[in-house]
Amino acid sequence: GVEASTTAAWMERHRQMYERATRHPFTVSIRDGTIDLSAFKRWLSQDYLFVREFVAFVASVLLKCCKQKDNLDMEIILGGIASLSDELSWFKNEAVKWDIDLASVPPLKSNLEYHRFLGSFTEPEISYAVAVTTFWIIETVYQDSFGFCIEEGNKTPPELRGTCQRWGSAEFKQYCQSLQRIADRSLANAPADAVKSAEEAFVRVLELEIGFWEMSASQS
Ligand code: HMH
Repeated sequence: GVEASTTAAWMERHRQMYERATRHPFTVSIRDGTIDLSAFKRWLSQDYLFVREFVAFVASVLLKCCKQKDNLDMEIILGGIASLSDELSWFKNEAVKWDIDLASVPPLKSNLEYHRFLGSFTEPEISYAVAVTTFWIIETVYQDSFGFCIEEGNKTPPELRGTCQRWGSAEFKQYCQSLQRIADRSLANAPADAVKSAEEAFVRVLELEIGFWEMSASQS
């Protein structure tokens, strides 16, 4: 379309918080090679638990999508669920490499807080526009954070490149851009109160992502 992107305007309006989420000292330390490997292992363990909850969240986005009159976005979201199936296998594989027993990892406080937020989207009152916008920003924070770790000039340790590639690849970036187009189109057709809720959810995701990096950087 020719209409201005609502999501791009929010990224500008909340630029400081967006930067805090996507250039966090934790991911910047991956890029500059100073990452503490025990912190990395904590992130990996906690993110596995996150992704399990995220599957249920994306399923709730898919369900809202299917209830739309015009559900052309269905394939993109379904593809997202399929990639999460791969991602869970990837985590299990990484855990073996890093000698982590995933079955014995308890979720930490910031992770539980994020789970609660994701769980709230199963409510039918939450509109598709709000849910799909939330989905887009959650994926985008990882795309931008890990993309930075493989950009020119990085000193990312070789054993962490695969992780950065997973979310930093050109393919994942295109997927995020598809989600952004879907979010913008849904927001353009949404009532003002839904647009307001979507912006609040956008900011909340940035806060939760910052909390997640903090939790990974130092046990809390
Ligand atoms: C905490 N945010 C967190 N984990 C993830 N795996 C993503 C976003 C992207 O999938």
